[in-house]
Amino acid sequence: MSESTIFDKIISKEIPAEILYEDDQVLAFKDINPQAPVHFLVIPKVRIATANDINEENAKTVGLLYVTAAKIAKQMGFAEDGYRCVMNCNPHGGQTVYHIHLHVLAGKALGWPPY
Ligand code: IU
Repeated sequence: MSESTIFDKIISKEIPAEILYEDDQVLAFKDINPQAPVHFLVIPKVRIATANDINEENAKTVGLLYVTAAKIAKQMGFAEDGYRCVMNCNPHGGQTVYHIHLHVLAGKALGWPPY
């Protein structure tokens, strides 16, 4: 597994993204291949490779991903209708970028289960 991912280049603005929110700890940007009418990713600026790497030390940072998702949901006006937050882990979870990211999907009633 490489040490950095394309998300580092999005964080450093080396490659463009449609940024919805940014502070010193997290970045939210539109997914390049949306799977719902609203689909964006919330990532920590510090790289945590997979959900398996979440621990007591970085738990606060990871919590901020959800805080940010809720903040944007309210700002964009879909908080009441609802949305889905998903973090894929490793191949069986469908993870392709090894820098954790919270998918936030909204804009319609989403199907369940997701397979
Ligand atoms: P996954 O959970 O690791 O499979 O999600 C990776 C997501 O990153 C996926 O939805 C891609 O469309 C998205 N993405 C992106 O938004 N911009 C990029 O430059 C790349 C992937 I590479």
